[in-house]
Amino acid sequence: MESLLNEIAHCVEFGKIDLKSPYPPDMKGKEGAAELTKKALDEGIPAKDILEKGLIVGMAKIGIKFRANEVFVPQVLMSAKAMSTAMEHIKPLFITGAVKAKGTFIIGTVAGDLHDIGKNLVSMMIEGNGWNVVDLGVDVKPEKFLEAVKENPNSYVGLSALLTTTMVQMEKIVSLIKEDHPETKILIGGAPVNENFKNKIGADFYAPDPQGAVEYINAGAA
Ligand code: B1M
Repeated sequence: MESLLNEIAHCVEFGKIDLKSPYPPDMKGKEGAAELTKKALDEGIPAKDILEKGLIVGMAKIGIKFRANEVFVPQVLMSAKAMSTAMEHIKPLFITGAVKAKGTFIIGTVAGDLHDIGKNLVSMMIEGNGWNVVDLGVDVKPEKFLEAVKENPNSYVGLSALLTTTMVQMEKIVSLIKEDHPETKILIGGAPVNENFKNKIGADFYAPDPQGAVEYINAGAA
C-alpha cells in the first residue's frame, strides 16, 4: 500500500497526469496519477489515505519547491492537473461522506483586477491540500465576497490583487466581511501587497506565495 501511495505522490510532484501524458519525459509510457489512484481504490485503500498520504503529499512537495524557486509556474500547473485528474476518482466519495474536506476556502481576485494566474495557483494548491475551494473568479465585488461568506459559514477567505490601483479594494472587503462576520479569517496575497499593508487593512494573514496560504489555513484546521 505504502509504495502505491508513494508512486501517486511522485506522479503529482512531477506532473505525471496519466498513461498517455508524455510529460515528464522520463515517465513517458508509465501509468500516471489517474490510473494509480484508480488502482489504489480498486485495491481497497481508503480514499482518505490516497488523498492524505498520496495526492496531498505530492502537492505539498511541489509547493515547497515552488517557494524555493526550484520549479516554475508550468511545473506547478502540471502537478495541479495530475492532482485534479486523479481527484475525479476521489470526488464521488466526498459526496458519500467517505472523505471529508478540511474546510472551505473562498478565493477571488478583487474588483477591477483581471489577473488570475497567481490566484489560480493558490486555488489549485489549496484544493490539492484537501480543501473545498469556492473560486469566485476575477473582478470580484466586495458584496460578492460577503455573499459567499454567508453561504459558506466558517470558511477562510483569500484575496488576490496584482495592481496598486486595486489592492485598495481589499480594505473594503475586509471591513465589509468583518462587520458581519468578525470571526472570518481573511488572508491576502499578490505582488503589490505585504505584511504592513495587511496590518493596515486589518486582514489576518499575508501569504507571499501559495504554500504560505496552504500552511496558514492548514494550521487553523489542525
Ligand atoms: Co498586468 N500588470 N496589467 N496583465 N501583468 C502587472 C501586474 C504589472 C506589474 C506589469 C508592469 O507594469 N510591470 C502592472 C501592475 C503595475 C502596478 O499596479 N504597480 C500591470 C498592469 C499595469 C496591467 C494593466 C493595467 C495594463 C494595461 O492595460 N495598461 C492591465 C490591467 C487589467 C486589469 O486587471 N484590469 C493588465 C493586464 C494584464 C493581462 C490581462 C495582459 C495579463 C493577465 C492575464 C491573467 O492573469 N489571466 C497581465 C499579466 C500576465 C501581467 C504580468 C506580466 C504577470 C502577472 C502574473 O501572472 N505573474 C505582471 C508583471 C509581472 O508580474 N512580471 C503584470 C505570475 C503569477 C504566478 O504571479 O500573480 O504575483 P502573481 O502571483 C504569485 C504571488 O503574488 C502569490 O502567489 C502567486 C504565485 O507565487 N499570490 C498570492 C497571488 N495572489 C495570492 C493570494 C494569496 C496568496 C498568495 O492568498 C489569498
